[in-house]
Amino acid sequence: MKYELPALGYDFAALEPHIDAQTMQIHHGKHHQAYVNNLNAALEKHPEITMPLEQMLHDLSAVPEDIRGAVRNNGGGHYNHAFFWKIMAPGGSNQPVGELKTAIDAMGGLESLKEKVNAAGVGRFGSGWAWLIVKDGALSVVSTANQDTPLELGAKAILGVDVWEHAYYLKYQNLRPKYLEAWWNVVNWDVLEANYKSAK
Ligand code: MN3
Repeated sequence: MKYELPALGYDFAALEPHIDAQTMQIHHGKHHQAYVNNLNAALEKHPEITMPLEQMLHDLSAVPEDIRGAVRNNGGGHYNHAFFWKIMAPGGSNQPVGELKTAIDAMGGLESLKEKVNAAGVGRFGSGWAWLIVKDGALSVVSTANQDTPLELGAKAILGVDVWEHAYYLKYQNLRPKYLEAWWNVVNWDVLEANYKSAK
C-alpha cells in the first residue's frame, strides 16, 4: 500500500501570526513528504504487508524487523503529522466544547491542561510530541520521543503538539515555551471534541 501526503486543507498562511507560512510550507511539503516517501520506500521491501499503518504502529513487533525502525519513525511521522494538521484547521471553536470541555473541567480546567501539555512539551529532551490522550476511557497528558505515537501506548490522541525544532525554529528560534504558548491559539476545539467522542 502506498501512502500519500494529505492535503493541508488550508493556506500555509492561515495560522499566522502564531505559526508562520514558511514554517507550514516546509513542515508540510518537505518534512511530512519525506516521512511519506521513506515509509513507502520501506514498505516496498515487504509487499506482503496488508495491515494498515495504525495497526503497525500499535503493534510494532508485528512489523518485519528490517523495516521496523523505518515504520516507527516515518510511519509515525506520517501518522502524527496527518493528525496535527487537522487539529489546527482554521475555524471551529477556540475553546473547549461539549463532552471534552466537561472532561477537561473535571481535570482542573483549561489553564491547568495547558500547563501540563506545555510542561510535557518543554520537558521532552530533543524531539518529540506532547499529547492529550484517552486510554482505557481516561484522559491524560503524556509526551513521546521522536515520532513515536500514542498508538503504541494503546491510546488514542485527542490533542498533540509537535515540539521538533522544525515546527517552530524559523519564528521562535530556541524558544519552545513561547511557541507552545502561542500554539494554543490555533487549536480547533471542534475537531478535538470529535476526536474525544470517537476515542472514548
Ligand atoms: Mn513535525
